Amino acid sequence: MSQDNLLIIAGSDSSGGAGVQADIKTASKLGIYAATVITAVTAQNTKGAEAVEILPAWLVKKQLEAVTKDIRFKYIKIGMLGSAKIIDVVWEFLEKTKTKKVIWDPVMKCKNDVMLLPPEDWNNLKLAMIHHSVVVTPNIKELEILSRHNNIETEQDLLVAAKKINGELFAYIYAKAGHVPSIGADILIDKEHRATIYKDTLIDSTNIHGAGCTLSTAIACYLIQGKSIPVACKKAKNFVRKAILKGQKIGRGKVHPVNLNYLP
Ligand code: PXL
Repeated sequence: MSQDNLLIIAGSDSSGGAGVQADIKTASKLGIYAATVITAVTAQNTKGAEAVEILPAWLVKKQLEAVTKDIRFKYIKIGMLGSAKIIDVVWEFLEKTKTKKVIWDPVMKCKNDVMLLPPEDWNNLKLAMIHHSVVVTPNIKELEILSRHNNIETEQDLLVAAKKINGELFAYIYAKAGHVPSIGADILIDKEHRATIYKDTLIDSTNIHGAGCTLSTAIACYLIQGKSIPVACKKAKNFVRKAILKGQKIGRGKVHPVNLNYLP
């Protein structure tokens, strides 16, 4: 019986570019079996989001119970949770099972500012993450919210904000700012507040939809394969970079998905 499985707790993106669709494609490409607990269904295409419906918490709980009483998981990737009630269900599960092997993408808003978690629930999300994750992967907006740092504009701001929440959450923080021209780097802060800076040339691409979901799932997959956290993060970053560079125009809109189907 395989125990090297990944559990994905996330929302569906009908365009196939982000959310649970990006997570499954990433896991498959990296050779990892993935099961899914769906939290929400979004109606989206490459032009934007048209509707979001959050699933009832009892159904999320039922999915969690059904898969975890049967299948063994080495890591869990958490993405969009969508409501305080679902955050509670996930928190209770993590407490009960004492699971710490979680890569947590604190999804709040997507790039086009569509709300994926209401602002009144942002603090609940932060509280739920404390002591419950190995790596947390905020983008700049999410890092600003979690650290209460209003304007992250420089590498120094990024370091200060990431170090602040890494002390509060007791997890590694992988802050995504490689696409921000004034920063141009992602950083990883370990539990002793030491920083690793991943600098790379900026990519001018519209194939960025799903990049965050792909990154956190790729980190989980590389950890399942036995890599250390810094190596898993570096490999995941390179994996996303390649998926952006291999991007194709999928629809008639302006923002297109990263490509997880390219042949090596
Ligand atoms: O990239 C964040 C994200 C997560 N989950 C779902 C999404 C998005 C962004 O669009 O649609 C379902």
